[in-house]
Amino acid sequence: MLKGLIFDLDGVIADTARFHLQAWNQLAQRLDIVLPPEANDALRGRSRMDSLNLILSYGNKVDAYSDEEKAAFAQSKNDLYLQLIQTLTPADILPGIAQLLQDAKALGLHMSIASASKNAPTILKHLQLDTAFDTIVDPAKLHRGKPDPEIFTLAQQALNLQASDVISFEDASAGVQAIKAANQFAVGIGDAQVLKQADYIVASTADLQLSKIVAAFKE
Ligand code: B16
Ligand code: MG
Repeated sequence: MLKGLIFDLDGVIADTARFHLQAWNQLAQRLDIVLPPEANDALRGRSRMDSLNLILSYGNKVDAYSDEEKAAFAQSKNDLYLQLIQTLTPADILPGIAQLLQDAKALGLHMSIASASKNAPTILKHLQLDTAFDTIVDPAKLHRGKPDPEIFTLAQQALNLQASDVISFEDASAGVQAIKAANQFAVGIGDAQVLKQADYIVASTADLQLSKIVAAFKE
């Protein structure tokens, strides 16, 4: 029986994926690495260090730098990212999300954030959504990033629910893979080809309607 909803943040609650991409692009340019078009999806949902290693792999430079240098690269990307997210306001909540959260509250559903981002609490504050969720998984406690199911399983456990009680929302293929590996119902938001493993797919958050999603979940 449906009792809870679990949300990814970047690309689902707000379009911060563009800020991540902008900050990574700036670092890639500094390192003379050209990001291929597939980086746009591949970087979504990956932890900061996994993202850095993926970028270095595009330039065949994974082994070119020490751990200290890599930590400094990740730090400088995050410094720029932090500047970019300062501009966020409640107007940046993606279309359809405020209504979805309101409808879920009215149904008494419990809600959690399963974001790989260490900046999630800051972003939620800027969006004035910091009290909208029952729990936020702390990504610092994760052993493995998406596509591993750990973050979605932890979110479900924090709500005291079973996998069959929840619907999880993702914009990244790594995230949809993680939800399915956690045996949860996956709503994919974005390109149907990229997110084909999801149980229910919409092109944009504006197309999310809780009644339709619940009907698909019950099928
Ligand atoms: P940070 P999500 C993910 O958030 C982003 O999609 C991904 O691009 C980013 O690298 C990751 O968070 C880590 O973020 O550097 O802010 O800790 O999509 O899981 O909400
Ligand atoms: Mg995301």
